[in-house]
Amino acid sequence: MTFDLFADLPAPPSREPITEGAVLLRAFAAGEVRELMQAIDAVIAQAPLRHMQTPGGFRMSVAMSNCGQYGWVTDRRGYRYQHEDPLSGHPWPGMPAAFTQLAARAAQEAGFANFTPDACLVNRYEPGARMSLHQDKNELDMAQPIVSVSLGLPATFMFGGMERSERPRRMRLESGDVVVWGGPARLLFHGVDILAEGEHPLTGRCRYNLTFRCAR
Ligand code: MD3
Ligand code: FE
Repeated sequence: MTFDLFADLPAPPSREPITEGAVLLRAFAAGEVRELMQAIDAVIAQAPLRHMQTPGGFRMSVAMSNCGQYGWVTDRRGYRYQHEDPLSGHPWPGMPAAFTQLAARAAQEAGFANFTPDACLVNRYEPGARMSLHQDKNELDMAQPIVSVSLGLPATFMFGGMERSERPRRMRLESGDVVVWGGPARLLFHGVDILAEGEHPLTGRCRYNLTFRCAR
């Protein structure tokens, strides 16, 4: 009988190139998950998570909210960024300082100086939820990267090429992982596979993803 003394040690932070323009900062936010979850709770107390409708009339399985100057929304009229939460008619909650700082540090680490996002989309996946392959192209300046932070249950992230038909690669994203997508990777098709059942000590039966964007 041997004891695995390392079984419960967290993975150390590491930097892995994914494809040209994209870098995975493994465990970059691992020490901040509890604090980030508290900030998410404050945001969604003001702007509740909701299942938005696609322009085609489907209910998204991912529940969403936003903070920052602009929020990403979808309904029968289309996809867009807007200054107000359509549920309340009020501006989205401000971006917590911990979010802004984390996003800027991650972007810096990936070679993007002075990243100042004006939008943060909060995605919540429960087991069974998924996001089908899409491009993020509602932002004005494609020279600005997108920073993505994963929290809670692990997910299989998929990313393909510049055409939807290209067979996607799969990658496991865990709590605290941060990915920066810029340059030639900025418009790649990507999505998230069906979330598996599980329980996470800090998020419960959920995965959260924060995506930081420059909308305008
Ligand atoms: C690759 N969210 O909200 S984040 C989204 O995990 C979205 O919730 C996923 O895709 C999630 O739009 C994936 C990773 C991500 C974000 C933006 C990208 C990957 C990207 C933009 C270009 C290429
Ligand atoms: Fe996306």
